[in-house]
Amino acid sequence: MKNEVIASQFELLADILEIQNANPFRVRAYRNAARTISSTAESLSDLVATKADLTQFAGIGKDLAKQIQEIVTTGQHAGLEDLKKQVPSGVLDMLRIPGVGPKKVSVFFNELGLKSLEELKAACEAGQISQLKGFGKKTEESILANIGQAAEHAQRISIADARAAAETIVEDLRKLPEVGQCEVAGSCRRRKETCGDLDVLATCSDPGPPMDCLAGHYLVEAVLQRGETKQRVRLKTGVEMDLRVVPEESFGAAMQYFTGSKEHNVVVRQRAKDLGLKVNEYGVFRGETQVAGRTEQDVYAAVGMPWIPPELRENRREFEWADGGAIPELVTIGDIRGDLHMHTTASDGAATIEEMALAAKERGLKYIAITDHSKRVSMANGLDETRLRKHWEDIRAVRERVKGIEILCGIECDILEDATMDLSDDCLAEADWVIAVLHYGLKQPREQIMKRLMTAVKNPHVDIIGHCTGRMIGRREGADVNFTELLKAAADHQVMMEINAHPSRLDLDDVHAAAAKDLGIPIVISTDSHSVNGFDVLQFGVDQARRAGLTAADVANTKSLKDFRKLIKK
Ligand code: DGT
Ligand code: CA
Ligand code: CA
Repeated sequence: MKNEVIASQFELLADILEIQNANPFRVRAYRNAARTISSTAESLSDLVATKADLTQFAGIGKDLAKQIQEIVTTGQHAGLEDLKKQVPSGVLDMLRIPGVGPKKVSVFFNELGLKSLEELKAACEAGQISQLKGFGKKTEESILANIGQAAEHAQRISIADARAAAETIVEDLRKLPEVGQCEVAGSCRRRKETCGDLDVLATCSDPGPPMDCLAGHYLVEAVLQRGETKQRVRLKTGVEMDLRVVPEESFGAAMQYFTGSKEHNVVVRQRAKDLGLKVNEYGVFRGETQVAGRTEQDVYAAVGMPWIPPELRENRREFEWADGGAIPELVTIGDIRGDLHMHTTASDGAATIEEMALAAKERGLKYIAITDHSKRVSMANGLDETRLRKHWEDIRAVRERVKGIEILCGIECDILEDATMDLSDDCLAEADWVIAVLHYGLKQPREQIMKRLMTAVKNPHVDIIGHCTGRMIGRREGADVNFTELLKAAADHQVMMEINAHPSRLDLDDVHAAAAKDLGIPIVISTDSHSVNGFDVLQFGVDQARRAGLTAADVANTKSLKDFRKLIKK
């Protein structure tokens, strides 16, 4: 069972309890536990299996440990199942409406008896919501504008699609003479793997021009809601975007607030409170006086913290790092000197060895490895030993011709379903660089998956495990990998781990890349390019590494080839 499954049960428990106006401490205990669990690299279900003490984790006491055990061993949480019977599922659907949380849902359900999205919609249309204490016309309008999204079960989009759309619109808004600053916020700025919706902030004394520009933008299909400072639109791709227009003196505070994550902001707000301050999207206030808000730096400084890179704002380790003056200097795309995973026309790539080498050189790379597929991937024209040896000869010939970039003779070798390698050891021994990967049989039971991965890790010629789980974000679950076992073995056997930069893979994910770093395993960020444009995805891999808190020193392909070679196992 994946940690996220356990975490989501606790989240749901917290939501239902909050809807029922339960003790806030109990609610918070479940939320804290959910957060701890989802940001833990070790598999809790493995820990339960080995009877490990779960109370070692922050926020997990004896009682929660027992509940985790119950979820892992029985597949469900009896208490949660009981609670679910007390709240109609239509009530829980309301939680998916942007801007609506358990507190509001509690009022809709307990005071108005609303049980579904349809009933809530009707109540809004009848003006019942704006008459509730603490609610206004604005909330009612916002619910009406956003309820459709909850009904459709909002589809998250990849970070690549999110950035492409958001950055295009931001660039166009910046061209308006009236607009001062304009930036992307939300999960897109945090570079999460996927985004639920897009959030853009602009400064302008009159919200009219930026809102009109957005309404007429060629990427926009419809305006869903337009208020005084906020506009919500649906793009033609289906994804929705919020534009908020704020004054210059609040821009930093709005960026801080709308970048999130919610969990990060909860801590920032609490710290402000402890200092007798109040933080909101308009600024940091002592009483009525604004003490910060123009820049994010000011906002963090006012609450006694250094600026925190957006990629780290998930309430994982960033506050501990901030307190210790030890926020890592995150790796940047400019640090990357080599790319060690790419394909050519020898298997399923679109460009020749020479074309790939020249394109890599043009992008400033100092070294590459050509790593075409092995024979098991027959769909991709994978290479057997004979063809591979000939291919390496071709690579050596290009190496002679093309100056200014070093080219390694590599291979992306499949780890077969029966836990043997697709190519002979003799052949692998001749390679400069061997990536071992799972492509087939991803649904095999965890035991067999681990047998396969351990075969690869223990193979003396394997240098790295590529796209470890084989997941395709939003399309295909990855293999059931026991990361505790795998990463320990990788550290012991001097095997590196890849962050595959392709936005549909991003595999390792942020949590496991952080765990690999903790074990001192060198991470390689690779593009897995299948054409000369394939190198474009490098940024997404770097972002994933940044979310994991990785510095240049943690990423092996920031090194010179000479130093990189020292990390390869003998
Ligand atoms: P997403 O859109 O699901 O990928 O994730 P985000 O993080 O972009 O979330 P979104 O779009 O709902 O809101 C953007 C940020 O605004 C969020 O990260 C934190 C802040 N925010 C939004 N709604 C609330 C709220 O109800 N409470 C607090 N504290 N912060 C909020
Ligand atoms: Ca968002
Ligand atoms: Ca939003």
